[in-house]
Amino acid sequence: MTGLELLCQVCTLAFFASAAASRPSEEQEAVRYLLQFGYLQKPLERLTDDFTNAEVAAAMRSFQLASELPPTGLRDAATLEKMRQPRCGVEDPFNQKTLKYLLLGHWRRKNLTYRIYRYAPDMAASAARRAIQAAFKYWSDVAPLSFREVQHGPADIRISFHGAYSWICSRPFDGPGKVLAHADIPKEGTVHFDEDELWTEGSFRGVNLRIVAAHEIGHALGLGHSRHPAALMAPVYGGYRPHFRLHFDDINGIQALYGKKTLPATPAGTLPGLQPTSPSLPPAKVPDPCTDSLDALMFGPYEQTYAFSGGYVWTVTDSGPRPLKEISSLWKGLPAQLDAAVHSPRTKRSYFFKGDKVWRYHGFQLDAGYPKPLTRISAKIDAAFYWPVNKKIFLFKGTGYWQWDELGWNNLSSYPKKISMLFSGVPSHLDAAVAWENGRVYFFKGGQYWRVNAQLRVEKGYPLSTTERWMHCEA
Ligand SMILES: [Ca+2]
Ligand SMILES: [Ca+2]
Ligand SMILES: [Zn+2]
Ligand SMILES: [Zn+2]
Repeated sequence: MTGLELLCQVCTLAFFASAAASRPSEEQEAVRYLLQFGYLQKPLERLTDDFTNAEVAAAMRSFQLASELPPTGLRDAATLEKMRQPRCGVEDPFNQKTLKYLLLGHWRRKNLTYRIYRYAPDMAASAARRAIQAAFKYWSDVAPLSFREVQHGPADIRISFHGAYSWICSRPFDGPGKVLAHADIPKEGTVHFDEDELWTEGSFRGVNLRIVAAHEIGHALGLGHSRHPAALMAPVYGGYRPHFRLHFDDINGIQALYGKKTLPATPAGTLPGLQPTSPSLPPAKVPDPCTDSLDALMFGPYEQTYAFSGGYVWTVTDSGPRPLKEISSLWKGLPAQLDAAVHSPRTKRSYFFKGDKVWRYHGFQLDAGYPKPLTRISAKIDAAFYWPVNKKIFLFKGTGYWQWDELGWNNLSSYPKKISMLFSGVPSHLDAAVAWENGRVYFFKGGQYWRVNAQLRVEKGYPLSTTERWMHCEA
């Protein structure tokens, strides 16, 4: 157990002792949560366990910010609901400076052993072993680490299931729900799961052992909690995902600790249809990436960035633009002079907007029933991007924007909202916009571009020249 956790444990107990013995009020519940997970800290010199309203409100605000709720500092229903979600028992001292992965320590050796001491009552030992093995593999797939299970003797990482009362661990679990598991940072090696949860694999029922184990192993390897809600290292359990993968923030974190795994080189230029095939020039005007304006930009299929202008598309790489292709030679049936384009890695669909219609493609195949008329947003939009941070699609027109969830129910009646209400320093009447996997957003207008940080503010030094930086043209 680390000193930090020990300290927190002591103040949590002190708070429990002072709280009423009966069922806690919502106020007590909220304060207890903020205290338990490191948002509220009692100064050591203070003797009583009372916090001022200002202290509680400030802690509430940092919890709300970390949970992507409006930072009101008020104990509202949405905040309480978030606090009741199943989560990890480790505190949330997020990396305040960079909002990136947080590093808490590391092992000097890269070949580690693990041992499972005690299994869950409701899950077969063989299934639990396979889930834990798969959990280790997420990390050894991306970092030069290896994990070997041992059945006897000492092990670097010691895995066990325990409940509310146990001689194994000084930190009791809390029955079904709420805290699911906890772990210690290197070189403690403790990884514990709450035996009162229904641990499962391959099911939406219960709690997925593989995903939670991968999270706790992340702690045991030295990672703290991530502020990316989609990261494995986010504190709240995101539910069972059949095709679960590590988030880029998880990968960057583990690679910052242990370096990159050297992978066999992938063949270059495997993108279908983008190789120059026919020498005959098509009749339409071929745009010049150094002078012509952009209709749309898309971070699209095959992790390529596509730039659209007139009837043409090209991919933008670190070494500049690749050869231009006719749009319709890649996406059959798609018109020229697009308004906007956006690709969603969530559904693997690409959306193209022109006039009052939207086209939807899966890879380079038009989905049945498309194009469809745009009904709930304006025609002739300016730009669109998919934001991996909240998995929503943002659409822009003039001074306004819409936020749209592909898979959820959308109440678009409160849209369009003013761009300036969400993004500060971003111009209106955009040409194009694109967001990277890392959540950074780029806005384009008239030969210039603006980069926006995780707080949705334009960063210092922008705008910069699009043609110089993106198309590698001479100044
Ligand atoms: Ca629990
Ligand atoms: Ca546009
Ligand atoms: Zn955790
Ligand atoms: Zn424990």
